Amino acid sequence: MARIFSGIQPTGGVHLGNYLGALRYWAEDQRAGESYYCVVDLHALTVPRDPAELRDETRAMATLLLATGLDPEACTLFVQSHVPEHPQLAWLLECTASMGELRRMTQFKDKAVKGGEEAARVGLFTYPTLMAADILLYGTTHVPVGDDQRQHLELTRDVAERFNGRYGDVFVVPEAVIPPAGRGARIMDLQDPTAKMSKSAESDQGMIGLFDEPAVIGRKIRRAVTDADGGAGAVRFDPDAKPGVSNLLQILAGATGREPADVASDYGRYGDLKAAAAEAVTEMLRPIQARYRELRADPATVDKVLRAGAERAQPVAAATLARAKEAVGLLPPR
Ligand code: ATP
Ligand code: LTN
Repeated sequence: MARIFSGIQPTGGVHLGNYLGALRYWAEDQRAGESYYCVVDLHALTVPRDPAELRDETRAMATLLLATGLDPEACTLFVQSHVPEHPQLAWLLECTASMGELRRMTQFKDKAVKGGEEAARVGLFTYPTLMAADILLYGTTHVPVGDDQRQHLELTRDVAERFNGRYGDVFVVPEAVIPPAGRGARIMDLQDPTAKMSKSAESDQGMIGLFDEPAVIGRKIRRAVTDADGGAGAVRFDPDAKPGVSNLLQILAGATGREPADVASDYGRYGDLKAAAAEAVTEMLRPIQARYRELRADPATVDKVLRAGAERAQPVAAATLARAKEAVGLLPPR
């Protein structure tokens, strides 16, 4: 049976890229096997965070995941720091991965340049080994993520194979499940369609937040950069030649469950495409926003779900950690 695991950081400003590239598939596939979804609060500490805000956003992220349709009866939803086996296994994996392979991670390179590598937290560097621990603890076979996490998944596989080779078969080697190109794998910034939509972008005008009001969604999409050919060009799905228009097609297709190339044939003008995309995104987000507001008013229910999730996850993680510790030669307490 498939074991599914994925994680998301508790950062406000969840956006349409996160939803169409990852979260939507979590809810859709939660019954495709035994599934685990984790709010990775320890990963959030790799960059400066206000403590009260982190606490609040961790619960808010869990609330949002429930609002997108995760069903606590069907999946295990929990907070990373509630299961202490995660950082414990991460240490064993830090002693398996090499400096060279971590240094090659583009996420580290991208994020470390911002404040200068000298000042970057060590945790930002070792981030992928904690992510590998998240995944490997659960005997995960499938990891649904956006295209930007492909490299971290490759590292997870390499580290798992190396560990198994050295110490015997302890870990299942997982596979990334990335949406096909054009189906949400990489939603681009509306203002700069050559960069991925990201919460760390300089301006939020290129990003549609999951909590944006209809008027804001309409405005951001209306102002989206189309292509150099102004308003006169054809509506056609061609990410290389027409990145802006193709991104809008991908968004509209994602929101309506169709193929971008197929959607393109319905529109002759950029303005009509934009209006349709804004409408479709608004309708897709409406029920999620309503359910989020309801659940946000009832934090006790969310906390209960998280407690039950950690209670289900922990024994699974503990069994894997015990096997890993024994394999490397740590003396069990007697
Ligand atoms: P940051 O802006 O700090 O890079 P992020 O927006 O990438 O963060 P994460 O919490 O790192 O958000 O990602 C959560 C999930 O959303 C991951 O599975 C990631 O692959 C996916 N994802 C993020 N951005 C996009 C995007 N633009 N298109 C498709 N999927 C995305
Ligand atoms: N690195 C991921 C978040 C993440 C994750 C995981 C994803 C942490 N642990 C385990 C899948 C599986 C990100 O930045 N999106």
